[in-house]
Amino acid sequence: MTPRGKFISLEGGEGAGKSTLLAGLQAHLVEQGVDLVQTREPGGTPLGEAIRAIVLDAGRRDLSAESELLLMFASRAQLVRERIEPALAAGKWVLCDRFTDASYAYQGGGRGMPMERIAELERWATNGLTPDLTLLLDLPVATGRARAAGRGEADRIEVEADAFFERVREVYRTRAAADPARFRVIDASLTPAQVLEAAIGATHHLFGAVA
Ligand code: T5A
Repeated sequence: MTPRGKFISLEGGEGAGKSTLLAGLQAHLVEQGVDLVQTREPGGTPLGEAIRAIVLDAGRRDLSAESELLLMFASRAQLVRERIEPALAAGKWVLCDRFTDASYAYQGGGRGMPMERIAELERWATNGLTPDLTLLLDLPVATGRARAAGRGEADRIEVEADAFFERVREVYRTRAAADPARFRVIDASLTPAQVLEAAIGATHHLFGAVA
């Protein structure tokens, strides 16, 4: 029987360096012989990418916090069924740019949606699927926003105030502290090479478990 693959998620605030890390980490894992599926949230499927276009559209002012939360989970439910679960079942590893922790941080922390409601959605929409490893790129809000600002127009979430992103960061850090077996917190103010090195180090135990 094919052993189930490993599921790694990347999390962090705006401009924390997830995309930068993703490229290096993907190359490393493939070099190690991992059959890897890379994906992202919201998005990762045709339906999810359509949802992403809606939730990040800076011109869409009519979206309520409740609708935003449900759309994040609609994208996630589709991604889990269409790509993540089949890949893991086939022994592939999945590297996902954000997963359910982002809903706790952004919709729970940022928007103030009740955490227990998010937990209910998690159980229902993902069957409680949890990453084997979550790399949290932690960075002061001002540093991340300054990095992200270099990229052009802000999306619908990036236009939020600093206080929103402080709450996002706080929820991420609280969740990481509560589940140290799953989370590895990486100081994202280090150089990209140092961040990659820390991330690679954090994946070692997953290989041990494959045998
Ligand atoms: N969202 C998502 C929710 O609200 N709820 C949810 O449930 C989910 C899943 C998605 C948005 O949706 C929200 C969260 C987000 O607002 P996204 O595609 O994940 O958005 O994009 P962002 O979080 O906006 O990610 P960014 O593209 O802003 O940041 P990254 O990918 O973390 O950063 P990156 O790698 O592009 O780097 C930004 C800049 O910094 C430089 C890079 O060169 C780049 O210029 N940089 C560094 N500079 C110095 N030192 C380093 N170590 C650096 N690493 C990168």
